[in-house]
Amino acid sequence: LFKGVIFDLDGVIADTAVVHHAAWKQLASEIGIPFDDAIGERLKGVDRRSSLDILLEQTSHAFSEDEKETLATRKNNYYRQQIEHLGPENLLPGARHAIESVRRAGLKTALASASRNAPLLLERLGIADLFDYVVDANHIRRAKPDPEIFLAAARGLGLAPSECLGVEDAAAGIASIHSAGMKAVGIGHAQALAGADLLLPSVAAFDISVFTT
Ligand code: B16
Ligand code: MG
Repeated sequence: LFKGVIFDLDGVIADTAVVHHAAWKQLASEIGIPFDDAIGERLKGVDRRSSLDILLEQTSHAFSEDEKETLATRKNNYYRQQIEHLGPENLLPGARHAIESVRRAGLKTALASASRNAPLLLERLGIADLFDYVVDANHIRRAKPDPEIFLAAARGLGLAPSECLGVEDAAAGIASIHSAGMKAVGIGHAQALAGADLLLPSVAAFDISVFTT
């Protein structure tokens, strides 16, 4: 039986997946690199530096490590400018209810986000107190699809991975959940999230009673 639910942040709880997408798109256009929705989908859930590497696959130009660092910082500045203005209205519909219903059902809740901006976002969205444990990219060494972040979240909750359910909007995140030995709920479209154990169109459709009865 499940005793905990581990939520992803961007694209599951917050409507920030589109903000990341726009920031990468802006950077790509400024440095003359093609960008389409398929590349945008591959960047979801992937940490900042690995996202940049995916973007740079589209060019034969060799960037130095310093230049890459500068580009990643530039993207982050675009992203930060946007999230400065976020508030509770930027929670995805049903997100607060989904997390609260998990807690009411007596399960623990954790957050597993690849974003170094996760602590700021939680504060802006007003939901920091809804999680028993938070793991963000500042606490781990290996990014999704590695299982490290979901394993750290389970450990933080004091639960075995098999007692936890992961909720993700990105292919890299579903892979991370499965490598951690957990069941995965995918939020979004079937093409991108074929591997999910259960697929839902949005977090509003998440019903914990399906997993506890
Ligand atoms: P940052 P999640 C991920 O967050 C995003 O999905 C991904 O697009 C982003 O590149 C990554 O965080 C790193 O974010 O640049 O803010 O550190 O979906 O795991 O909550
Ligand atoms: Mg996500």
